[in-house]
Amino acid sequence: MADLKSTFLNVYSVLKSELLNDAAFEWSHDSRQWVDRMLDYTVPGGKLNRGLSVIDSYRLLKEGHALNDDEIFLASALGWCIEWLQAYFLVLDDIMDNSHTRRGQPCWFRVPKVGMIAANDGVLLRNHIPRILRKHFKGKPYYVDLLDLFNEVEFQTAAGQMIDLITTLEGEKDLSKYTLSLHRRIVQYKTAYYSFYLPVACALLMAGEILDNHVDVKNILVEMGTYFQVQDDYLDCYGDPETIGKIGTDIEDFKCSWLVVKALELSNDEQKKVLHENYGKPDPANVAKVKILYNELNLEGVFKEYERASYEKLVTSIEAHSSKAVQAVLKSFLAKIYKRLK
Ligand code: DMA
Ligand code: MG
Ligand code: MG
Ligand code: MG
Repeated sequence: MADLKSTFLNVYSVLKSELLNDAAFEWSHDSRQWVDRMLDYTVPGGKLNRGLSVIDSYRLLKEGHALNDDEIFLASALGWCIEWLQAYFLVLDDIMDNSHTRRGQPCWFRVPKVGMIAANDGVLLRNHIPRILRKHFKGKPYYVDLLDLFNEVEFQTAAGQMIDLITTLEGEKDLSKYTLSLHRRIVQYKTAYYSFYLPVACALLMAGEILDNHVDVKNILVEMGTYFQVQDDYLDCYGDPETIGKIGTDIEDFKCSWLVVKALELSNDEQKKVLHENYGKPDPANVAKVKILYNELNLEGVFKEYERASYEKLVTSIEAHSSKAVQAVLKSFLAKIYKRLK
């Protein structure tokens, strides 16, 4: 396993060096150095779950056949395309969410001399994906499907980010809009498709499958992605910043987080008043009041129960799937996130 990760990281170096020598641009020393540093800062420092899952899933779909070096390289390259997509969304997400740290270091836009150049860096990261795909997949029978997949998932993610952001608009802040169904819609689009469906869909395409034949797999992965983002919302408040590598901002940002939705469901009139008066304000005193209320309502316990029930439901739907290989792919993914602390 440690070996797979180092192989995967080697592929990162290869892809980076190709991008830094992309013949479509006349590179100078400064421009190359900027992109080199930007990539190292924003792309490889996460958990790499999404990227590694492509290789994992492809291996499981191949049921026992040992992968050759070429297959490992290609699955890794697709995994990196997802990590690049994630880096692009996170660089911009941190600007929009006014976040402070990411992966245990200042957000890229907070690095001295970066600032709003980070917005264009996000655009560059996004443009690296079709450059990588073109270089390594252009001759493959599934090339067009791959481009189509990345385009569609990117669109869904951006649309999810849009609905995440417009609920927090100044002047339109309205906690009464925050329901479980709005929350589900936001997280399904902003997180589930790119984090869960995309890695498995990449592996399916590489294995020669037609994605339209796997709608049931997609539905289970979207469900898993929803559970994953509920964990992210929970960790935003209850996670250890040292462990999760970021400092939560959901309460300050008036986010439609799973926690505030549950709090609204469980609050009496007096408690609702506390939420209305304190949610979405930058002052730490307001944030502290919200957190005290969350504790009064035992949201940690409510989350633990949600986690248990979601896991059970997911295992049941996975075990109902007709293919053992697909079951293995889904179970391996679920095992990586169940009860995660980061
Ligand atoms: C992030 O949602 C979604 C995308 C597409 C980056 P978020 O703002 O809750 O993520 P984080 O907690 O990592 O900032
Ligand atoms: Mg964020
Ligand atoms: Mg966000
Ligand atoms: Mg979050």
